[in-house]
Amino acid sequence: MSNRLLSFGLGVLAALVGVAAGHLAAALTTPAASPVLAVGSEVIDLTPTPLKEWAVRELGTRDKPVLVGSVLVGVLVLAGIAGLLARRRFRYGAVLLVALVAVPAVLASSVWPSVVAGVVGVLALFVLTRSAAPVPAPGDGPSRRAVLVGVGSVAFAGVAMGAAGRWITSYRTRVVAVSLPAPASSATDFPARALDSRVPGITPLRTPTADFYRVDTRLALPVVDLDGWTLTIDGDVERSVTYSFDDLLAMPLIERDITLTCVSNDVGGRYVGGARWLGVPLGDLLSAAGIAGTRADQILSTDVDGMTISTPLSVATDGRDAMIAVGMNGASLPREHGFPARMVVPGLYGFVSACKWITRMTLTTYAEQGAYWTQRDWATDAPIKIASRVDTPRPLSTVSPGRTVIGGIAWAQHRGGVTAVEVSVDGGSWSPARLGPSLGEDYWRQWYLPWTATPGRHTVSCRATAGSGEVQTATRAAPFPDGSSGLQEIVVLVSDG
Ligand SMILES: Nc1nc2c(c(=O)[nH]1)N[C@H]1C(S)=C(S)[C@@H](COP(=O)(O)O)O[C@H]1N2
Ligand SMILES: [Mo]
Repeated sequence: MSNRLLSFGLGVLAALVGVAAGHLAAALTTPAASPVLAVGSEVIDLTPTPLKEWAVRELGTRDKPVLVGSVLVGVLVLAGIAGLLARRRFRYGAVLLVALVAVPAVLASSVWPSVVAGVVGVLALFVLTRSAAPVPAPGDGPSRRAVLVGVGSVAFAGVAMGAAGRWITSYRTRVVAVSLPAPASSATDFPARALDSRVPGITPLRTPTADFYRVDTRLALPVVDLDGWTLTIDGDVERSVTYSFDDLLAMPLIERDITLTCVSNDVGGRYVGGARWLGVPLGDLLSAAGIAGTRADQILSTDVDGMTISTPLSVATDGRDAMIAVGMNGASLPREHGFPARMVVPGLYGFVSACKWITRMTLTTYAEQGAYWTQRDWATDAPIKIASRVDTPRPLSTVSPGRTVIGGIAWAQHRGGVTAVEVSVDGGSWSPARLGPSLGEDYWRQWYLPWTATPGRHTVSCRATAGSGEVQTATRAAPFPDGSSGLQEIVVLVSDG
């Protein structure tokens, strides 16, 4: 190995050890303050909307690992350069390493993990550079043994710290079982016979919690201590009120089946899910604070890390089942979906309603205060558009000729729900599909249509009609700024036999 390459490698190793130490320090204090995550989160916040949309679309849930990976690669290349510098003059390399961790130190909510990363990184670089320094006596090059011992012990320390950090984080973020009271107002009975059992490949009527889509700007999930958590309502209200988790559970709870949808969902996309939510009606909380004379036109929700989501006040108080949810599908909220509490508003895309890890609702005006996405030019009022999706057959799949079934899901939350779905094969006339059970206007509906498939290539599309009378539009729109529209058209290949 050339000396240059060796020095580069030593710089990379020193940085990795520093990052591991920072991760461990963060695990013990604030997990989200881990240096790499802090830089990654800032990149997410600074990423222009079109690029972010592209990442969500093309990378899906892999967008986060890809981002963290890129940040890490960038840091390691610079660290390698620090290693090269340190070979000439240790000071220069050390300064570059410190500059590298100064960035997350400024960005993270807590500087300590970055300070630890910097100190340990420079220390490791020192030990490694020393071990690789030429020995005066026998030859010119570094002693092989010294390098091996140096690299080995530093790498071991790094792995140990990284593993400890991981273990501590997963221990601190383990699921806590919270028992929830029964609702004062129950959801309608869940049908025993949904279409799930009869139409293979169709979306289940209720999304299992583990399969529920997740969209947020977080790289590390917040660790919320239930005893310390509160929900405050303030701003332009008669009196500020603060609730503990137990306070919320002591209030009359409602249980509702509501379909959540992300504004970033493309036509035919998967950022939509149906679940049974348990929570306190938003109206009860707002009237406890007193909003009769308020000038506010928005609820500005803030999560435990200061991320904000705005919701039109008029929509939240028009009688729909808007709530601060504490339960999902019969259990407390999982951390991914907002533990201990989140907002759920039927009929609004998640980015203007579904604040997870909520801790504050401030009554204010759009003129006075902007929220995370509205500051990035997304719409302020964004009702979910009517949509339908083909689940089976899968796009571009090959099916056998003869009797088969086209099936899928459709939603028209707070527009009267789905009252009809029609299917068109090869651009022909629209045939009405059969609908699965209705669970209310805020919930999606399964549908299917028997189809006799003939050999060759076919296109299949679907469209939904809402109880309000509106028909899903064929006009195409991209997700930005207020949700995608258009009809999905899939291609199916039918074999010769
Ligand atoms: N605190 C917080 N809440 C958030 C978000 C977020 O980034 N941070 N994302 C919102 C968006 S865009 C959507 S679509 C929903 C998704 O909720 P889910 O991840 O539980 O499906 O959460 C909303 N609530
Ligand atoms: Mo979203």
